[in-house]
Amino acid sequence: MDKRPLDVVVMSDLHLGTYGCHATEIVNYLKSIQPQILVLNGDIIDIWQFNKRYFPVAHMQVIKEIMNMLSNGTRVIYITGNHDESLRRYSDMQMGNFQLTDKVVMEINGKMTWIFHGDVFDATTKGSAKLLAKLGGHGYDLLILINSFINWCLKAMGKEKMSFSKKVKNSVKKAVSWIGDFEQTAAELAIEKKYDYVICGHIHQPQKREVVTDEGSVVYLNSGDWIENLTALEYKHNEWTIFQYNEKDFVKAKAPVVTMDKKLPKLNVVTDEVALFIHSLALQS
Ligand SMILES: [Mn+2]
Repeated sequence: MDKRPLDVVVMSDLHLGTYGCHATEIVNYLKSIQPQILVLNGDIIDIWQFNKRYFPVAHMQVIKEIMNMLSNGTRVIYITGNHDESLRRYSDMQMGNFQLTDKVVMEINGKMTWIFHGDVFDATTKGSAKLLAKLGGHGYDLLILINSFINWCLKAMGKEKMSFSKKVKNSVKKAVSWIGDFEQTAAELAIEKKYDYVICGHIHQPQKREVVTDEGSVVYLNSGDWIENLTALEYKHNEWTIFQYNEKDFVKAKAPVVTMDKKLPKLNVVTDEVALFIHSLALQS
């Protein structure tokens, strides 16, 4: 597959290290594009819910693909989100064409574009509220896990997939108004600051729409997520579009992703000094 040359790509909410993450699809997508600038707009590695035992090879391959892009000259801007907020203490670090930051303002072909994750708008990331949000997050993870099991069964029976969390979310009117509030808040703030575009992530709701108020207008964009929507924002020919991952377009690309979890030797912890003891090596000699 030929790589599609693009000016800017914005992705967010990959949530690497969680069960809901579609790492294989992310790898396929990254392999298919060649952007000059890649903006990772928060919640890339899910440090909140980080489970040392769960980081499959496919998730590592996402990082490898991003590294490949870096070594091929793509400028990568990693903007921190709430699930990777522990990286915020290193914000504004720059290393070659890699940059870590909390927000960024880019002038793209004369248009001022403001990019940040968006968790700054919710109060749930502080103190005990944060703990609740975390627990909620685990519940969400479990929901996704049960959902993928049921989908596996449905697929085996030749039936169509269903999305639990989409149903849960869509049925809750509160969530809908919360999304609306989020978009409105971001847009109003961007208008106040006289930006032409504002780009967020965080709410897992891909979007591109113009917001007009008495003060002016702005184009609000959201890159969505790679848990459910599998979307990214792409900028080319002076225009932003929402990319939607479609499995059919990537059938051929599936092969390169190797899963080797099962081939790993069984490891035993013996003492603090000897951390690894590999049975298979001892048997072979
Ligand atoms: Mn977030």
